[in-house]
Amino acid sequence: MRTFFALDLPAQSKLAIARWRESAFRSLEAGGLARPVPAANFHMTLAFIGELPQRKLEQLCDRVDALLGSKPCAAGIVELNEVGYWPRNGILWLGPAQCPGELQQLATRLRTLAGQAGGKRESKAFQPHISLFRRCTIAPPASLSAPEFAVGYAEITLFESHRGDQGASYQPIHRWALG
Ligand code: 2AM
Repeated sequence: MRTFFALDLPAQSKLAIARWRESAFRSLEAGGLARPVPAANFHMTLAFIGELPQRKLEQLCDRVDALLGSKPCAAGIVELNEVGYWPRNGILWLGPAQCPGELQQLATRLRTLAGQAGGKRESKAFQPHISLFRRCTIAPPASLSAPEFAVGYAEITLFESHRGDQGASYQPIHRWALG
């Protein structure tokens, strides 16, 4: 089972971001120069786990329970106000210019637990982001309007990722409330 920890986004934030994306990157969408991620799939990955057997995944969930019991993480707000582009994988993303320290710390701890459980060991620095477009093979134009979204987060979601003919879909399989 291919899984990851993420912040899910409230439905109204997904819609607002999708509306802004449509107007800010009209030429990309209209020109078919990149593949827009369905708004329903918007999320911010905290730690990618990858393929883990069910038993290991359950152990990992127990460790997340213990982590949040001993080192609680408060709910908060993240300001999404920066656009970035990774030419290597063709991802155009929206993220915070300044990541809240608590979120950064939470991602680091979840990545450590995921690695210890046998999941992916991440060496790259955590760059909080929401993928807006995939397969963007040209350097994207500057966005026509600056993004400014304040998105509240109050839980961590463990998602299972499925790849189908229509692209990826993400199924929430567990949630942890933040304090
Ligand atoms: P992305 O948004 O940058 O594509 C589910 O696949 C989530 O996990 C996506 O958000 C994706 O990030 C991330 N992801 C997929 N494969 C990954 C990998 N090999 N390493 C790190 N993150 C990955």
